[in-house]
Amino acid sequence: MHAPFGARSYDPAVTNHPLLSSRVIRSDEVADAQRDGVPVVALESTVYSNLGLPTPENERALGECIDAIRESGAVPCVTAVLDGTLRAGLAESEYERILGEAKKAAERDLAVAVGQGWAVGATTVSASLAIAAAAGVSVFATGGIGGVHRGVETSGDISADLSAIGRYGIATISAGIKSFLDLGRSLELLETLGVTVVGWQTSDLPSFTARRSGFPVPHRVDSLDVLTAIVRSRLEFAQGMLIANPVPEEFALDQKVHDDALAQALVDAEASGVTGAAVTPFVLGRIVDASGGASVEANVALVANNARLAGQLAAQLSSSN
Ligand code: PSU
Ligand code: MN
Repeated sequence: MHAPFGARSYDPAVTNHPLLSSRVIRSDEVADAQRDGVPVVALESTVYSNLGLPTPENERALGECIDAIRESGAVPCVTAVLDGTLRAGLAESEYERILGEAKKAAERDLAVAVGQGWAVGATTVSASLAIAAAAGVSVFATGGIGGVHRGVETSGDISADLSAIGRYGIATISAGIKSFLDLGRSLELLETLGVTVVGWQTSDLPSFTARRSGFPVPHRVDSLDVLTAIVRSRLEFAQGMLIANPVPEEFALDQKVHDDALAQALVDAEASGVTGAAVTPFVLGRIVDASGGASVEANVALVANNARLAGQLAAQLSSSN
């Protein structure tokens, strides 16, 4: 097997998921890239489906992410469930399948998606990490990760993203944690789970469509060389980490627009009685509506910005091997 991280290489497919790894189907492009030592970046699929972004901005977001990864010399590896198969990397003709309505697939749902033969399962961060680990991909980009929900005391709602980031030896790049969550508790849980968290060129934890949250990140990193060294250390021990990358300044959502839209979205979520896996898509959708669509532009920009940094990191990891 190709050993991208030097003599201490490990095989996450074997370490983490002996069964899953034999089931994950890599695209020809991803398999060729791994054979030839070309860097690969995994992308989730929930954010590009209508669970994450409306049409047609979802297609633009996916296109921008793929372009950003290719520009850095890496190969994109979109994860998804298609016709009951776990996929790491899609063919060009398959992208449209994840761009519409899809069933949300978190890590725990993958076995069911396979068993029931789901036509299109949009993989969340946790499911995407499981598939990426099985496929031997070590760098992953998303929009904003899930976390501990506000009101967790009564709902108990904590995204499976957090524990998956802790369990898989993959570097996750996100625009921090989604702003409608409890950021303080999410950071505490990441600490408990032993997840290394760094802010990319920021000392303040980004909160999705905003560059700041008021919560300090445990560590700030400003250079790609240092980031690469930290990631390599984590990967050598098959441990995950979170790289929090703020939305580009020019696309950050106006604070007042955000705060008003969020307040409205949270009221609507409470009133609708929505629970479980439906909460995040519901709140995201209400923020889109309540901000008059302004949050969509920020969301597209931040996910593409994360894909760009992921591409640069993956390229640097394989070049300074
Ligand atoms: N980032 C975005 N939009 C999204 C998501 C992330 O910009 O829709 C998705 C990811 O797939 C993440 C999921 O894993 O939201 C979190 O869902 P939950 O809170 O139910 O775990
Ligand atoms: Mn949840």
